[in-house]
Amino acid sequence: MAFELPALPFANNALEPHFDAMTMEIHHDRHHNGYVNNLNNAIAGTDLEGKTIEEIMAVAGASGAAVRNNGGGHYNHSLFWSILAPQGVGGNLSGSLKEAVIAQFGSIDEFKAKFKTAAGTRFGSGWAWLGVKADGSLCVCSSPNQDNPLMDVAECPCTPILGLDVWEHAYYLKYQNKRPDYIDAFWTVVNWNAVEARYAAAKG
Ligand code: MN3
Repeated sequence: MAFELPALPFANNALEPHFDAMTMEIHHDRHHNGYVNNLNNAIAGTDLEGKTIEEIMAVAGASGAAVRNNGGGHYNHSLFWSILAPQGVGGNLSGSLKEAVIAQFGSIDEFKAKFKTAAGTRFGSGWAWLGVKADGSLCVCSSPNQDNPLMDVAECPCTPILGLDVWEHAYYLKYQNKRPDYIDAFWTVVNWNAVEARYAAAKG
């Protein structure tokens, strides 16, 4: 069973004015679709065919650049769409995740500042993450290219529950070189209900 491009859970223009419709269309229909097609081509006829994307992430570093880059691209973008929602729709950071964020980072603002630093200082293309480590604690980190914290080669191994794409294709049409403005805008379109569900699942 080949991997398939998941539909966006909202219209291309639903995140306006923060994420513009043209960027969402190109990002989903062309970039993510390309990762899916290239991943399917890379695993066709190999031992990886039929494995879940999480299983593939666990061996991504040992499976060659095509699997690592396109498998990561498929996993990362699938997560990204799932934790976005139109402004006012996704709820606020609350419940046990809010308590854990405050306990670990001091405050929500300090968490967001740390995340912004991770996203802003990732040189070139990559992703910023909030994840749950094996001991149940939270971590904020970034990864290069289409790597992610599930990979065997991860610098910060954890289960990602929130991710931000900081490739220029994610923001350049609207924000040009102003990545910090894009990071600030991200918080207005986070689906915290989805992030909290991922947190609960990761905690087990
Ligand atoms: Mn992208």
